Amino acid sequence: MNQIRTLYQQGDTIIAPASLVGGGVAVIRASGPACNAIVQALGVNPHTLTSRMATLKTLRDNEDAIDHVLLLTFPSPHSFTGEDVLEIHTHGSPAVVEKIIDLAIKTVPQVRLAEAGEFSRRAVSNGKMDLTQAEGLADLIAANTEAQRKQALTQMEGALGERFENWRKNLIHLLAQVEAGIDFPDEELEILADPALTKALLGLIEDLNLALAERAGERIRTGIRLAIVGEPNAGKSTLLNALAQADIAITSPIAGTTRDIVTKQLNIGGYPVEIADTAGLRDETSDVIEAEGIKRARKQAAQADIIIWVHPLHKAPPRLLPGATAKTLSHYPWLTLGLPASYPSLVLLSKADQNPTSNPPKYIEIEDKKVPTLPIDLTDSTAHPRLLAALIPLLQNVAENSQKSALLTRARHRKAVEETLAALARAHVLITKSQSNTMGSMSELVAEELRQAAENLGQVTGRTDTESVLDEVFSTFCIGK
Ligand SMILES: Nc1nc2c(ncn2[C@@H]2O[C@H](COP(=O)(O)OP(=O)(O)OP(=O)(O)O)[C@@H](O)[C@H]2O)c(=O)[nH]1
Ligand SMILES: [Mg+2]
Repeated sequence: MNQIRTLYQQGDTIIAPASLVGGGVAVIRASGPACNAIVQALGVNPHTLTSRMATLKTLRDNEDAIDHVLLLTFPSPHSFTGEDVLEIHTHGSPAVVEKIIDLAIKTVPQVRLAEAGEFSRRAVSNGKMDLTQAEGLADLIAANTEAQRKQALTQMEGALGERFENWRKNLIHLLAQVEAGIDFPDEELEILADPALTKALLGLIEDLNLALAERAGERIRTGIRLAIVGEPNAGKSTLLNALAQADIAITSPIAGTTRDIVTKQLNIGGYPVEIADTAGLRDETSDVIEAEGIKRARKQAAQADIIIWVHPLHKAPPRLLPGATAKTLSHYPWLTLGLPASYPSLVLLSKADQNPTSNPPKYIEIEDKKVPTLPIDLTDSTAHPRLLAALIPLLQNVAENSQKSALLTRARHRKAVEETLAALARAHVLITKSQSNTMGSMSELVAEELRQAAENLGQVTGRTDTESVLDEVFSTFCIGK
């Protein structure tokens, strides 16, 4: 708290609109030592306010009334930033907001306009939240869908930070053991040879690898990538338009209509989805632009979380219809599309209206995978709800663990885990070498790698105080007894 006081004494006071222009009410927020001075400058005696209670006041520029507002004060350290915070709830007019902010800056020394993210930055500096929580807050403010809101809230509440902090504590525990070997050279080899040490190290490596394998967190944050692929003229762009319920992509009976990737962000059942309509896939084209489109389509499919394959029902080989065996089904022309490493999650059998008598297969077997089908007339108004019903389980599948655990949500988190894993792998090699006892003392080198790993993890939350954690660990540690 003393530390917060010191910071608070020294800093500038920042002020900025906290709400977007255009609502009935606008909120201005200030943070720093001059909050009371701002209240005074606006013609109100700060002593007439009660902390954390809204008080109705008339703000004035000398004798001129500016607006009737609610004033709220949050004295340090019990505020969002840890500093004194002032909130002014005005009527939502840009003129009022501008007037108040101008007057505060003009009248009170050391008051200035806040920079982007500066309130959250101060909250992190003053230990009110860690970096992952600040990111969670930013994501919550930007959340467009229910899945994004839930994930951001979990992160803002500290679940991801806690996950990183646990990994870091485990790591520092290992570091403490290895450092003990440096302090007690007689026992060094014994310590490094302890199977419990290697087991703990490998356990941590496994945990981190599992976390890297979960892609749902980043997908929920930025959008699940869904690619629509198929032969030319299959109905891909019609599908995009049906999903978006808008005329986004050009459709025509001419094969090869779409060349560029056409994308659209949609909220489907609470999940953020980036849908990409692509050029029809065929090998024989002399058109260089179409060929480039096909190349891009294949790349898009390779990066997608979900692939929807659109194939006209009437183009299904007759032997696929009733009585088809798994063997004949496996020859369905997916394999001719040139997407060797990708599989569709759903086959939309389009133009079902043009083949009303057929009895389409429930699934199509591609190599050893059974892919469900949906026969559909994409031009019919009932297509939209049927498409949503088919897509939502696929999205749920991608987002599966996002509600269960605190997932990595940004490339920054992923990079830190990758770098941690690299350092841990080096530490493991060193430990193994020391066990064969050919190189003499290894503890210093192992300790250095573990320290590096702990630092990488600490950067994610902003906590890199290895020494204080080591002190804590050593205080309960018995070595050399
Ligand atoms: N009757 C019927 N017509 C459809 C259906 N789906 C698409 N069409 C028509 O088929 C034609 C081709 O549709 P598009 O959506 O342009 O096909 P595409 O797969 O995007 O074609 P390319 O961009 O050339 O690869 C258009 O005239 C659509 O109106 C459907 O389910 N039923
Ligand atoms: Mg198209």
